[in-house]
Amino acid sequence: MSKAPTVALESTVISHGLPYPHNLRLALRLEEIVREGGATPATVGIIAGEIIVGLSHAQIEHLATAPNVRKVSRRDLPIVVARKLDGATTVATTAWAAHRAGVQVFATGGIGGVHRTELRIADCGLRIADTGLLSTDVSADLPELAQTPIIVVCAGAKAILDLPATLEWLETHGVPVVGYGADEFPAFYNRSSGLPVDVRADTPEEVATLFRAQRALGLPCGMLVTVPVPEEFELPAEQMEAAIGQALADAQAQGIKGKALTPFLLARISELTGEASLRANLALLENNARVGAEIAVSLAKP
Ligand code: PSU
Ligand code: MN
Repeated sequence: MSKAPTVALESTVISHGLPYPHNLRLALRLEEIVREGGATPATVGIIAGEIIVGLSHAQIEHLATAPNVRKVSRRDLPIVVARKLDGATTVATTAWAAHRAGVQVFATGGIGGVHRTELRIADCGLRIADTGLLSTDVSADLPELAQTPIIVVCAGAKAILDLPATLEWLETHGVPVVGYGADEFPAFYNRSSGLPVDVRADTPEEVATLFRAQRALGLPCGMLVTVPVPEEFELPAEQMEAAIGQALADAQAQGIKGKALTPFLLARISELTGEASLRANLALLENNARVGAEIAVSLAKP
């Protein structure tokens, strides 16, 4: 039995990830790209406590412009629903809601992961590599991937995170990482991280076959499909590393923690790197929506 090809899209990137009006333009453009690819877009968000898989144009505009849109990860769901609040869904809650609605593919920019610990232990002169310590700040995106059977298409995770620790976490919890046309896990603004993926797939059909095998085996988890940022938009790793170091130091100096940390780091990095990082961010999101649509179309074939 085949289902109509649908691609879910998240809303935290709209409300908290990009400045207005880029956010609104991007959200509508991603929907258009999915349609051009022969699939139906379903942007996920929460309006007055109602979880919606397939927001209207007006609802997307609301989440792009309203001042009090809460960033909603899994633990926030009962709160926004009970209090009838507006909410932007993260990768975790978008995946959860999309799967509940029967959607098998979700395209986004970057997933959350294990944060870096280096700065927390800087006082004693140690680095994470020397201690084996892991941050206690692990995004709810990771356990969601471990328990929700959906394909998440992304450009990897930003280098603000501890990428080796993030991949270790995914391995421990049984989430396969697929490199789409790539052998390495991409680092969002960069095409490579030096870290290998579990398998390479060069076509949407190969991804569909992997996902079908995962389902047929009764495995409960999702699959991460990582697509490197298009080459012409890639940023030099040294420039990114400097901006990341600065952003992490600012976050520590200002005592930024919890759910505010990721949006703070992302905003600070885009301030420090300017137009180039914004352009890369938009380009990879569009590219991922295109790949997501191709995979959804392939999965829908009998
Ligand atoms: N990475 C990005 N842009 C984003 C996010 C991550 O490059 O907008 C958002 C996603 O919605 C992701 C969330 O699910 O941040 C992770 O936040 P946290 O680390 O607090 O779980
Ligand atoms: Mn966190």
